[in-house]
Parts: sequence; structure tokens; C-alpha cells
Amino acid sequence: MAALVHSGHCSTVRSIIALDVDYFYCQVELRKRPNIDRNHPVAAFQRNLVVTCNYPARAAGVKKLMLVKDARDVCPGLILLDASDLQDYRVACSEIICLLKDMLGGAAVENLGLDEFFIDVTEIVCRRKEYYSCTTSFKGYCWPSKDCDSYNLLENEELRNFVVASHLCLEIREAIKSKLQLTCSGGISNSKLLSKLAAGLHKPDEQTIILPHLVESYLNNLDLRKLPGIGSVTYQSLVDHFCVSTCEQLRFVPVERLVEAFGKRTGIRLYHICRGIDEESVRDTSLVKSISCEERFAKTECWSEILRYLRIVVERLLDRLVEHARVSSGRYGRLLVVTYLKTLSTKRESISCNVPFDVIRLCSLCNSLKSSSSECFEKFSNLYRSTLKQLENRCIQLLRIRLGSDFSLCLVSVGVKNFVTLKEVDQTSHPNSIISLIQRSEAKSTFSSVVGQTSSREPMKCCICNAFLNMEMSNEDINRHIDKCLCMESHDKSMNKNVLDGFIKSKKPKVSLTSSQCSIGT
Ligand code: DCP
Ligand code: MG
Repeated sequence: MAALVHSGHCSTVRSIIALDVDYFYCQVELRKRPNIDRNHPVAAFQRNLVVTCNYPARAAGVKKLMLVKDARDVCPGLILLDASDLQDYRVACSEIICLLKDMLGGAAVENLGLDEFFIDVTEIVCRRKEYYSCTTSFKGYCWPSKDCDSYNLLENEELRNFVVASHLCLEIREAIKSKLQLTCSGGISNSKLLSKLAAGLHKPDEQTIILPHLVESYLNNLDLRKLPGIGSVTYQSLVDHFCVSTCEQLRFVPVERLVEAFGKRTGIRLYHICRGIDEESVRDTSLVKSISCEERFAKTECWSEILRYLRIVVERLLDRLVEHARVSSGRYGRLLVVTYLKTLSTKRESISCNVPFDVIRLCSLCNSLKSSSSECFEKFSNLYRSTLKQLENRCIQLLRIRLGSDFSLCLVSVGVKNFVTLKEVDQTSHPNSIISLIQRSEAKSTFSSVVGQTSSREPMKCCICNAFLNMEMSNEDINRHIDKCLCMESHDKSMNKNVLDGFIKSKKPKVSLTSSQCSIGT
């Protein structure tokens, strides 16, 4: 057991920032309605429940998960905003991730729920430290008080790291506020556990540091229910079995007894967290790995009905792909996956192929335009319509090939995977590949709805079949060529066999998913 238990000393002290957006759903709703005074009590609701509210509403007695009726009673002037459409919250979450990635380069950003973010800034802090004077003081609150001037920063390297981290945290929060009109609270410490707890200490729109040497004293009187990962069942068992309700009391319980009562994993975690030990690293969840949309329906054997559902799904998917490309500096997926559920089956089956080239082109153009999705669709309406058609046709082909004529379905889902950013492709792709070509022609194009002719005289290669393309070909011709390459029914035998072998992949996922309509996987 001793080998599994941490001694309590880290060789290098990490600097971790936690961010928690204040009254998240409500703030996103308020962002859409600049006329509403943010100092007025406002709540966001779903059905008959208040899911969150701003701080003036909290001061008036409104609480999260209160009945709307009760909230109105305690706060008669309360403005209620409908929060049932989650799409805007997902977009706000992606916007924050992209801003963090833009500001912090390679730092790992972990997103928890939609409004919590962890960033490991250890390396950035090391690099930045030399630019700060040894006497620069902390930004924000420093537990247990705001006054941190008593520390001798000149002699303490470790403390100076946290000075830099506190400046960085403030910069990040200010950027989120000015660019995205969202305030968040920040926490800075040496672990995810402590920085998350620190972020909750001064809300809203403030930040707090818990310095490593004060972690134990901060935790001493902390109610165990406040610790992330201790739910009501674990808490009650701790009270019943060991008569403990604070971190300080829990430290007296030997690890063997905790393991006996809660099992190895939870027992050891409890032993660690009451001492402020949490070595969990910040996992980079910032990049979406898949986007999919689906439709469930009563069983049908009729193609025209399936086409109708496919159309709905594909349209929704394309909107999501463009939105994602816009907020993520042009990331796009390369693998199209069509999934279906046969009426008498419990397992979904899927078939995949390359994403139609125009999807990539549309994503790339909309990203360059940097305007809202609806403006993009308006600007590129021809391309948008033809891309929808291509996407739809590709899905129909895949389903036709797989299902034949004898089938009965109750669900179709269309998704995209294998995301890459234009930058990644830029670094790895051949200079004459199709993506390089789009980028070259985009740089020259003035973003008309149809990309102009490329004036490049360099030889170009098709990224699918590797054949040299005629330099006089227009982009439309190139698209047609690629579509031919991608289209299974028309591929000719002269194509590179390996490319075609990898072209159609199909698989049966191990798990059957539930009926959510759209999802983003990380
Ligand atoms: N949420 C929800 N249902 C819950 C808890 C939360 O729908 N039971 C949603 C609404 C919140 C969002 O998740 O806006 C984030 O949850 P938080 O607990 O972070 O609460 P807020 O961000 O709203 O408020 P704050 O962080 O200022 O306390
Ligand atoms: Mg929050």
C-alpha cells in the first residue's frame, strides 16, 4: 500500500489555472440581449426550473434549480430567459477553447462540462518568468487574504511562479471578457483539485490563488462535501463509518481502512485529496474528435422516407461543421461516417468514406471570412447548396451499397471524424496537394461564391488518386475530378490501389448509443 500512497512532495511544482464561467447559460443569453441591464436580476430556465441566474438574482434569493414559480415569488422583477436550446452554450464553449488555444499555443486545455476549463501553464510560466521583476506582486486574491505583500518574493522562486501565473490568469480572463463578453472566475494552484476549489472562492469575475504551502491549512476546516468527487453517498459513509466530516479529521483515518470501506481506487483518492494531493494531469480535451447528427424514426422500409430523414440530418451536420470550422480556425473532418440501426437489431452499424471535397472547401472559406454562420451561408449560397447535395448523395450511395433492397431502419446518423486543422495539413501535405491548392487560390480569391480560377502554373497532384492534374483545369473541374475519385461507383482500375483499399471502411461499433440528436465527441 505504501508504494501507492504519495509522500506529499512533488519534485516540480505545477502551475494550474482553473476557469469557471459565471452564471454561464444566463450570461450567454444576456450576451444575445445587450439591452438588458446585467445588474438587473435575470435567470435562465429550462421547463419549470431555474438552471442558473446572475448574481443580482442570487442576492435577491433566487437559487439554481429553484422552481420558476418560487423564483418569481422571491424576486418579483426577475427577467426569465429560455435556456432550452443548448447549441449557443456549445458554441460559447468552443469559442473559449479556441481563444485559449490561440493565446496559449501548445498548453494543454481540458474542458469539463461546458463552462469549466483547466490549463497547465507550468511551461509558459517558466518561459515568462524572466520578463517579470522580482518584486512584481500577485494579481487577484491570495488565500487567505487579498494582501500578499508580506511574502518575500525575492527569495522564493516557487512563489514567483505563482505571481506570473496570476498575471497570466488575469490576462486570459480579460481577453475572454473583451472578446467574448463573458466573465469567469479563476483559480490558481498546484493541482486541478486546488485550482478548481480556488476558482470558487471569489465569484463572480475575480480570481484567487491558493499557494502550495497553504494547501493543507486551506483544506483543514473544509467540509468534505465541497471536495470534487465526494458525492452525498461517499460523504454519508464517511460520517457513518469514521465520524469524519472535514479534511483535517479524514487525515486521521489510515489508508488501509479507507480502502477496506471504499475499495482501492476511491480509498486511495480520499486519502490523497484530504491532504491536497492530486497529481492528475490536465488532459488536452480541447480538440473535437467527431461531430455527428442523427434522427430516430418509426421503422420504415421506404427509401423516400429515409432520404427525407437523411436530408434533415445532413443539413444540420453541415451547419455544425461550418460553425466548428469558424470557431476553430478552420478545423475540418476527413472521414464521413453513416450509421444506421436496423429495426430488429440492437447494434448500430456504420460505413464510412472520405468527406466530399466541397465540405472542406466550404469550411475553409467560411473560416477565412470570419463572420457568422448565416452570413457565410448567404455569401456562399451556391457552394452551400451544392455541398449539401454532394453530402446527401454520398450518404445515399453508402447506404445503398450496404443495405441493398431488403431493409428496415429506425435510425440514421451522419458524422464526421478525423479532424485536422489547415495548419496541420499545411505542415504535412505535399505543396501540390489539393489542400495547398485551396489555400493558394483562397489567398488570391476575393471570396466570391465560386472560387476563381487558379493562376498557379506549378504542376498539381490530386490528393486522392495522385494523378497529375491539367494546369488549365478550373476549380470546378478539379472538384469534379476529386468527386469522381471519391465516388466508389466511378473509380477506375488505374487508381492507386492502396488509396482505394482505405477508401471505404465499415465497422460495427461495440456500444449502442442513445438517441441524442447531435453530438460532439472529444
Ligand atoms: N447546469 C444545468 N443543470 C445543473 C447544473 C448546471 O443545466 N443541474 C448548467 C447551467 C449552468 C451551467 O450548467 O449555467 C454551468 O454550471 P455552474 O455550476 O458552473 O453554474 P453557473 O456557471 O451557472 O454559475 P456559477 O459558476 O457562477 O456559480
Ligand atoms: Mg460556472
